[in-house]
Amino acid sequence: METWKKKICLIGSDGVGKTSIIIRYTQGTFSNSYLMTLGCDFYEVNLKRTNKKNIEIDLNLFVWDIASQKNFEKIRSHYLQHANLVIIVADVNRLDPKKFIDPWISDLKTNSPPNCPYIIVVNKSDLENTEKIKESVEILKKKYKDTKIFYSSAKSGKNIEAIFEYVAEYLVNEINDY
Ligand SMILES: Nc1nc2c(ncn2[C@@H]2O[C@H](COP(=O)(O)OP(=O)(O)OP(=O)(O)O)[C@@H](O)[C@H]2O)c(=O)[nH]1
Ligand SMILES: [Mg+2]
Repeated sequence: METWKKKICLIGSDGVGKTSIIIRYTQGTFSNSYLMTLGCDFYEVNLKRTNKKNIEIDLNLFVWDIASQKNFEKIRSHYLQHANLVIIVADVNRLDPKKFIDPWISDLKTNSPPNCPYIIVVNKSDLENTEKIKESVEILKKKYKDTKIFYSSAKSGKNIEAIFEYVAEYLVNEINDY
C-alpha cells in the first residue's frame, strides 16, 4: 500500500456551485442558501484505489475551494501552485465560454504547473431541461474536444460521485510528477 497525496482545485465564476459540489460529495447534503467563499477553503478526502499497475494506493485528496472574486486575484495565483488537477466549474445558465470558461483556463495556464490537467463541470443541470442541456453539451464538446466535461447538479447529486471517481482514477493512473 502506497500513500499518495494529491491536490485538486475547484475554480470558476461566483456562485456556480463550487462549494456546493464539494459539500454534496463530502457530506451528502445541499443548501439553497448562498454563502460566498472568502479566500479559500480546504477539504480532505481519503480514497483507496488500485491502479492499472496493480499498486494499492491510499489516495489523500486535498480539495481546495478557491474564491472567485476579483479581490482575491493575487492570492489565487498562489493557491493554484502544485495543483495535480483543476476542476473548472460553470453554471448551466451562464455558459458563454468566453466569459465563464476561457478566463479560467487562462488563469490555470498562468498559475498552475505546466500541463496541469483540467476538466470542466457544468453544474446546476437540474435547472435546465434535457434538450437544452444536450444542445449545450454538443457546443462545449466541439469547442473543448480534448477536455472531459461533466454535467452535474449539487442539488440532485447528479454526477457528483462520477466527477470525483474520474479524478481519482485519473490521478492514480496518469501520473505526471512535475
Ligand atoms: N439549483 C441548483 N442550485 C445550486 C446548485 N449548486 C449550487 N447551487 C446554488 O447556487 C448558489 C451558489 O452556490 P455555491 O456553492 O456557494 O457557489 P460557489 O461557486 O462556491 O460561489 P463562490 O464561493 O462565491 O465562488 C447557492 O445558492 C447554491 O444553493 C445546483 O446544482 N443546482
Ligand atoms: Mg464557494
